[in-house]
Amino acid sequence: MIKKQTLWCLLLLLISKAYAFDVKVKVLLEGPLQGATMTTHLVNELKKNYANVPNDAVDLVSVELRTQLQGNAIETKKAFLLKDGSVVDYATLNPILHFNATGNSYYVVVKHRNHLPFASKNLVTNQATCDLTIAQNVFGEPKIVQGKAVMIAGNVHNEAGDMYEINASDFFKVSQANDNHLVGYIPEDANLDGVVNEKDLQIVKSNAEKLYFSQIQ
Ligand SMILES: [Ca+2]
Ligand SMILES: [Ca+2]
Repeated sequence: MIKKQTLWCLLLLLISKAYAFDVKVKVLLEGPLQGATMTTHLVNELKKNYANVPNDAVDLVSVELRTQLQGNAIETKKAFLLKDGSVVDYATLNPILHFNATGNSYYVVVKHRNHLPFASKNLVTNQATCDLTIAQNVFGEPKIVQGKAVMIAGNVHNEAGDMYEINASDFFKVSQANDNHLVGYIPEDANLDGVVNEKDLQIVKSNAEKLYFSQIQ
């Protein structure tokens, strides 16, 4: 005979399953990528503003669920990106991102403050892993570094008109920051190492020359 308590637990489990969308996300940023993992130079900067920052955090990202790739987000979550590309909830540090959305499949979009956005090519089902380091899983033609798809670095200038493009305006901003020897948690730091220098100029110059842009906004 099943106890009443057990039945309640089962019922609650069913309800929570019906009204949640869980997904694991993996993604790499071009800027801090070195070899197979990303650097974590901004951990102390992150710790100034957030509690619970994992020691292997690269930066914050936001993860969106969408019913249409070109549509608006129906729900967005803030998350820490870790050096191995995994993404954890910024409050709970859970690697399973737990959305309230009730559908069974969504497009997953990842945004970062100075890289171009990434989106899943296909709908991702509930409780799946969305691995955006695999080119075939990414919408469009992603940039590939050492066999892995990467979000493109250097979108430091985000004003109407060129928000989702890396161009001369982005390069100009980095040049100015380099001239002024800016340091800290700033958009011009394309490789996320806490300083603006020749390395950032090189990354943004190269990407601006190719005029990389994102079809996902
Ligand atoms: Ca831009
Ligand atoms: Ca830098």
